Amino acid sequence: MKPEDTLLCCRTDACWLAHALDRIRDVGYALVTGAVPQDMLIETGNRLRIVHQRILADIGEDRLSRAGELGVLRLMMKYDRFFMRYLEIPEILAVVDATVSPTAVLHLQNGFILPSLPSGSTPEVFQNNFHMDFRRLLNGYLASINVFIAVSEFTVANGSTLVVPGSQQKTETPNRDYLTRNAVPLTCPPGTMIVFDSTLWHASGRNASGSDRLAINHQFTRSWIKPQIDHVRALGDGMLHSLPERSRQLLGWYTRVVTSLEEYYQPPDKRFYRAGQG
Ligand SMILES: O=C(O)CCC(=O)C(=O)O
Repeated sequence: MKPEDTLLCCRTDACWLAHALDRIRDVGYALVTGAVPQDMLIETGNRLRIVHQRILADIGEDRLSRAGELGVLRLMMKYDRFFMRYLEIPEILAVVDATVSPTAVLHLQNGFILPSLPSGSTPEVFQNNFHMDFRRLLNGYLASINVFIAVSEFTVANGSTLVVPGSQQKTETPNRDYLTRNAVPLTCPPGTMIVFDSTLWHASGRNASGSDRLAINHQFTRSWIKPQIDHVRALGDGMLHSLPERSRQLLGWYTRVVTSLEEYYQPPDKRFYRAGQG
């Protein structure tokens, strides 16, 4: 398959969502161009770099490099509430509603400043080894979906994400040779939303372009699955109360686990774990 065959359609097409859902079912992923407006992309690029500095100051170079990651920025919303805005993008919400349901929660939001390194010198890390982001296979039941935003243009030279079409929901682990031979680079313009079934085998490409490659990955799951980070505790009640209702729900406000009978015996509208969360 040629990389351009992977381009799906623009979000201004009336049937972008239906097409995306077909592609996700058939090959595991879909690309939707124009999902994030240009001004938001520019601001995202600037803020990714500021957040990077804040995380470095907070956690330290040492601990970050020991984690064996390349330019991964976790829990960005704590360092800059601008990143909450991604939880209000209608196209992202439409994908979540149509796949993991309107009661789904955010599992993670990771920024990427994938550095450019001389060819052959990129270390082997988790990101650039083929993997699934959700490793439980539940008889075809879609439990987790990724919405990956290309903030930079994605090119082969700057390490566009590699995916293996049709490798989603497979109970047997494909061998490394198969994955390497069948992977396609997802080249696309900035602002494209790459949506994929989280059981799809994928990896980051290698960046030797001379410039950083910027992106943001979101993973949303059914609400009964534990998120990678407990966003409610990490961000605090005050922050959550200041957000729109839907963002609060996506961050796990209605699926909090109680810690006392006081919290347990609350009227239905005040319950920590509300009824009907899927
Ligand atoms: O950066 C990329 O292109 C992919 C990253 C990735 O696979 C991951 O973080 O799980």
